[in-house]
Amino acid sequence: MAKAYTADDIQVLEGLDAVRKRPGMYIGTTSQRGLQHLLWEILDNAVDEAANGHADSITVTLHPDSSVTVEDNGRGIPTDLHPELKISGVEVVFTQLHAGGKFDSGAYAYAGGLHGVGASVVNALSTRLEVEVYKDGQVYYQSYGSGQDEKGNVHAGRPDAALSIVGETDKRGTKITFWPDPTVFDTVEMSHSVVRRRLRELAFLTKGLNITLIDERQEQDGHPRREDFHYHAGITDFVLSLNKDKTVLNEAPIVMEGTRDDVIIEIAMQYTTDYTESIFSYVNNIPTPEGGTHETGFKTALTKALNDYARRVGILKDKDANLAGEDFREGLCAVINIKMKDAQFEGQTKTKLGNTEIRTAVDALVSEKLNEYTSDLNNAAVCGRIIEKAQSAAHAREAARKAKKMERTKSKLETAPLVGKLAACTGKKPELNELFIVEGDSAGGSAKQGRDRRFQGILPLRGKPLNVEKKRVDQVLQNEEFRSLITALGAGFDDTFNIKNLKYNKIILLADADQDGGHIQTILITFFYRYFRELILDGHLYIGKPPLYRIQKGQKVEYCYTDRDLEKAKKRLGKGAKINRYKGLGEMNPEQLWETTMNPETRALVRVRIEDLADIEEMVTTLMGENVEPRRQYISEHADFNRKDEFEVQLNE
Ligand code: 0RA
Repeated sequence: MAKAYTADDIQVLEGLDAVRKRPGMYIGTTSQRGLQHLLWEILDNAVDEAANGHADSITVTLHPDSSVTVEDNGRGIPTDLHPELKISGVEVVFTQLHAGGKFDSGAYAYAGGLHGVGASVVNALSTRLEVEVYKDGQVYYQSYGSGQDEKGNVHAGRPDAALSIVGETDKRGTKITFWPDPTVFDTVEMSHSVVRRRLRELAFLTKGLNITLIDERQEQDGHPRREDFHYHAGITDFVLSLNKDKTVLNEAPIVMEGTRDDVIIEIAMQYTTDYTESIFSYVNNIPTPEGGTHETGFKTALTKALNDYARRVGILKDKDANLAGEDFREGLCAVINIKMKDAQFEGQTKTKLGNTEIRTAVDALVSEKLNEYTSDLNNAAVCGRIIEKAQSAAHAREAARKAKKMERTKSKLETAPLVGKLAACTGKKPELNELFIVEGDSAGGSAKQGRDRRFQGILPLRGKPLNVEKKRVDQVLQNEEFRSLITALGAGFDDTFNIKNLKYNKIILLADADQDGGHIQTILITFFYRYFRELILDGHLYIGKPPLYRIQKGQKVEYCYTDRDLEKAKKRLGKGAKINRYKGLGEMNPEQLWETTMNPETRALVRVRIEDLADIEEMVTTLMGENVEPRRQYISEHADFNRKDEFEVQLNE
């Protein structure tokens, strides 16, 4: 990657005004997600610089005035003049669309595929942007703001002056600060938890990189809140962290690294005693929750290598059939990290890798490395445990099949009428329909009375649902609550699942805003995550937010959903306002429940996203797993996680 890069390399396409006319086309959305996207964009360049060995430190600072600074210690954006445009490389990068260098595959060998829209888009969507480049002992500086043309039209992102030298330094690198435009975005407040999650993920994916997050909006012991992310073992540390509260079969994750056909492949895996499979894959640092050719290549090679091993050592005899792929993935936790050129993303959410050549590349590497691993006698004990686990998975599967339990349960699921529980809606258009899954019979009763029956169905759940994390699929299917839920969804289960048959566009979890309610929500999210992941990926799962307070003064009544809401309402209504704190859904009568929580005009809904599967995984294992102490600790640390939208969810509506 020693190719020389000058301002010459940067292709010039169009101006920034187009971006402001149609921000959605460049960053997808102007919601908080779009806002975060600006930061991802700036971050990508710095991480690329680190991944290519030119930087080892990145600091992200969230300022109280909603601006964000990203500083790295890389080579610095090119400062020399572009021969045709006669402006500096820096100015080209921030003013010319598509001039990140990313579209010129010579410059950045492995640039991200999803956010690769360039720093100029960030500039276009900011009221102000400042850049400093530290290079060859000098500090270079340029700023951008709004300029007017001769007709008085305002154009954002125009340089205030040319790039100039403003001082001396012995630092190296680039520092960029931008102020997102509040007239473009619904909010200009970056979410601490979303930024933190992404920085941690990037640190895992880039071995050795130091990333620091400073949030000046929050104070901790008299200082701005600060956190460092540094993983010297990269994705191996990632796997260890995912499994930290689980019982493992191999203490040291199996690591497979190498380059095949210009594709850089890095995989770490570890088996646990769980029944579920957790594969987290990334392409050019972008999560691929829908999988794709890299995952397929990995799975194929894993199945073959482990079957070969089982035969080699005589665990499988000639007469025995091979073990199935899914048997070898029971309890498997793996992180797959691919760096490649020209990644093609497909699927519902464009998070599935499509390049066919990657399957063979990954298959080849994994086959070779696993054969090496299994041939090493030092690994015999681990290999034995893995095969034993797969055999037990196969037996369980076989037993279930023999008893025809699954088949029967499944057909029952599809045909059995629901007795009493579900109050279906009368409307027959799934795209308009909503299913509320409500904690408790009494709240369920209020919801049934308060709803708009034309498009809202109610399914009350009794008590705590079964914790699916500790059960195999046949036990889940024997559980009455889950059976009614699966039947209500109407889209089948497991291999008969077809999202096209889903009877409701929105599935809304409604639980009390207390610890118990949070636990119930987590169990239900886990259930969807394990068995209906597509439904979450496709954006159908929501959490309903009952208000926490009712505040009244005279005739004026307001409902508050957060403590901040309440503070604002108190100010608005002034002294003498009466405040009621809701403890549960059951305290509301049907009209109140409709008004505050169910009416699409006034309610607050949060969509459950799994952009970060690993994060859900962590929450799910911590809350649902076998070990009590980490769960107790997690709950006490995040006691109000179900209100703050911090972990599993991101505010959407
Ligand atoms: C291309 C070439 C050079 C540096 C960079 C890109 C670069 C871009 C960004 C954006 C944020 N941080 C960055 N760090 C580096 C090398 C130019 C040279 O060697 O003169």
